[in-house]
Amino acid sequence: MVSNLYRAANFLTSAALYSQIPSDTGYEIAFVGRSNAGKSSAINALCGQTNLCRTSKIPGRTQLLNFFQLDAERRLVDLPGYGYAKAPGAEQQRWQRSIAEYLNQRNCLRGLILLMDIRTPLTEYDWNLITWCSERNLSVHVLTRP
Ligand SMILES: Nc1nc2c(ncn2[C@@H]2O[C@H](COP(=O)(O)OP(=O)(O)OP(=O)(O)O)[C@@H](O)[C@H]2O)c(=O)[nH]1
Ligand SMILES: [Mg+2]
Repeated sequence: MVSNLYRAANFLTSAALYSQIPSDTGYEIAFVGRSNAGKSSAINALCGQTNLCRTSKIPGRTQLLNFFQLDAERRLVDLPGYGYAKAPGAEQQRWQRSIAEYLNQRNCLRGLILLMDIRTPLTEYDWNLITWCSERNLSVHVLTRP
């Protein structure tokens, strides 16, 4: 059962660079994980919508920081993945830099949903994120896809 809050989620904006993202107010939860782990699909499922986030079977689909508004204060953020992606190296470096800046600087970030495929163990990068969350007192929820 999808609550009305999530059903009403709508696209706010996308940003290639950290400097382009919306103002740092309210509350955000960001979806993180390896490329192709199912981050964008999880937001769609959570919101009971099929085309809110763009998904693909090719790793590296999400290349921007995508913001979705739940209400005036609360947002979900679909981030690009890490690890193998079918995209040029320079592009991947650009989005990895944007993710790092987002995670390190975003005051309104309240927690992470970390996506993983049940067949692939958590990587070193995943564990680093979990440790990073605990050091900052941020909630992290690991979501596995079947
Ligand atoms: N079997 C299965 N497939 C899933 C599930 N969630 C997503 N997928 C598939 O996995 C592929 C990747 O899904 P995305 O949601 O685009 O993954 P992502 O983590 O956003 O990927 P990037 O944006 O490339 O980092 C798509 O083909 C989805 O249909 C799931 O729960 N089960
Ligand atoms: Mg995606």
